[in-house]
Amino acid sequence: MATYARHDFNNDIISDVLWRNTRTSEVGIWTVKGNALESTSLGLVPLDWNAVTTGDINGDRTTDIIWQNTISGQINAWLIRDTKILSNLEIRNPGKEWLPVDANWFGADTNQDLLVQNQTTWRAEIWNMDGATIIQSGQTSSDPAAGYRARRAGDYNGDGKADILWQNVTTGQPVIWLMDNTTLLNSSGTSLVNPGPTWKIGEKGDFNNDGKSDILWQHDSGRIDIWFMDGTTIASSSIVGNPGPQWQIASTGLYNADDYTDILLKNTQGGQVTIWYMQSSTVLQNFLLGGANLPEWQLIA
Ligand SMILES: [Ca+2]
Ligand SMILES: [Ca+2]
Ligand SMILES: [Ca+2]
Ligand SMILES: [Ca+2]
Repeated sequence: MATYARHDFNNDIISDVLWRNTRTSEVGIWTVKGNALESTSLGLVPLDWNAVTTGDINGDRTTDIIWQNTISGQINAWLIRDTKILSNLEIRNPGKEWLPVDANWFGADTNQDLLVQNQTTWRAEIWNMDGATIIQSGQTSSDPAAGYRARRAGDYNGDGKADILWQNVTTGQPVIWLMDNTTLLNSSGTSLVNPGPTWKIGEKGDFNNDGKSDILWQHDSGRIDIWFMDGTTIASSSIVGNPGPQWQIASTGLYNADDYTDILLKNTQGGQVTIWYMQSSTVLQNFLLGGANLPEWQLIA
């Protein structure tokens, strides 16, 4: 059984949904309880603060929220417990060109670490975290080529250490780096098929429950595909389905108690939200969340 679910704000190993009302600036959490949604407000947050990523930076198995001020660049953390803000702490101000991309276990301890990339120079750093304290920060041992944006920190070879998925912002070329903390062990180079810029990397997740992160893609037409990964190679790929271009992948997580990653989708026209309960590339159930259909609700994670 899984011992950690992404964006799990109450430590029940079921992923929750972090949302923001872009009209009122209220931020809150939906927990999925059977066929109902329970909503917990975390309060109002000025709109110059973005929730840029989530991860468990203090190792208590409850996901925390990383914020960045779009004007100053300041990065802060909300440590979360039982869907409430335990503490609101400053991390660092590296300048606003540095964006936190994702969180995962890069280092050897139980705290998830932050992958941060400079959007001007393309350089990337790993910040090894202990709560809101950076215990060590270092540049990756190689620099990505210009134009490669860090997209996700998954564990693509299943060694328990986070790796980096990059994508060329112009061509769409994906590249995987297998990592040992900040050290690049092995790069896919451009050996992965390039599906082209009309395919967007949707999210990460382990869809076939083999301990290796997979890549979820969505085409501009709405079609959703999964690449089942084995390190720097694609073990197999599958078409999941096409809900239409108005349905966009909002997140992924373990939204029920099996260990197969599921997909959260939002209808960008009507605002409806649905979960596709997955087993590998098969949609077992399409579960429309009642009461979650306001267009101004932005799903953050
Ligand atoms: Ca939960
Ligand atoms: Ca935590
Ligand atoms: Ca790895
Ligand atoms: Ca997998």
